[in-house]
Amino acid sequence: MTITITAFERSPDGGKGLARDTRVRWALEEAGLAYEVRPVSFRAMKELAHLSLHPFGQIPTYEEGDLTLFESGAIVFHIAEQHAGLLPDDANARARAITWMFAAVNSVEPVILELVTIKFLEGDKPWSKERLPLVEDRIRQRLSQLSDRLGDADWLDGAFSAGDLMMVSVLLRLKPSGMLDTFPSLVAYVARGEARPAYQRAFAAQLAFNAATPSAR
Ligand code: GTB
Repeated sequence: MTITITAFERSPDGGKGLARDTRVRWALEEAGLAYEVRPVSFRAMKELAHLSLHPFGQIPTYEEGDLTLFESGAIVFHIAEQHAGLLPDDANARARAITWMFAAVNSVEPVILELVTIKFLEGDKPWSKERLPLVEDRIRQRLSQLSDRLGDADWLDGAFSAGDLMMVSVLLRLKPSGMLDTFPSLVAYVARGEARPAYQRAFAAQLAFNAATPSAR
């Protein structure tokens, strides 16, 4: 059955791989699944056709036969559940890997998004300069806790899993800020994720997709 995901027609990051279709592409590549990508403009995202796929008018979405999903974490989880390689067979290890997926989107991504919000949406507010150090402190606290837990390990819990895929994806969003750099073990962790052939293929695909002009597609 054909798998179709949606992505920004043109990502505002110009192909740096920071939009959330990249994590879905990465999971599909890890699972060895072919997929198609439907570009969506900012206007089309808020129109009824897309809202019927995604109630919040965002990307990514995932369609496979009569199944439609939204939320990148749920999409990656679905792929990981259906295909080998992203979740361990052992029930407890599997539950822990899923826990890391939730930790990525629930405990780490929100503090990182605050930085994006303050820099790009609230930068002109008189209080934003005062708020920034608080936001950065909360990020540093999470990074420090995560780095302590990772220790010298390659991945968060044994072999690479969907938990690492989600965590690395979330941490990548911080790369442009330089905030990761004071945590060498996390820098190395993210680099290990980026070095995976499946990530490389996903990154190259989103880059090529963003490089093509909408009219050329
Ligand atoms: N919780 C949802 C999920 O995980 O799937 C969040 C989905 C979401 O935020 N989608 C964003 C979107 O559609 C794109 S990924 N935004 C358009 C809108 O809300 O109208 C977030 C994103 C956007 C841009 C960059 N960038 O340019 O660097 C990076 C990430």
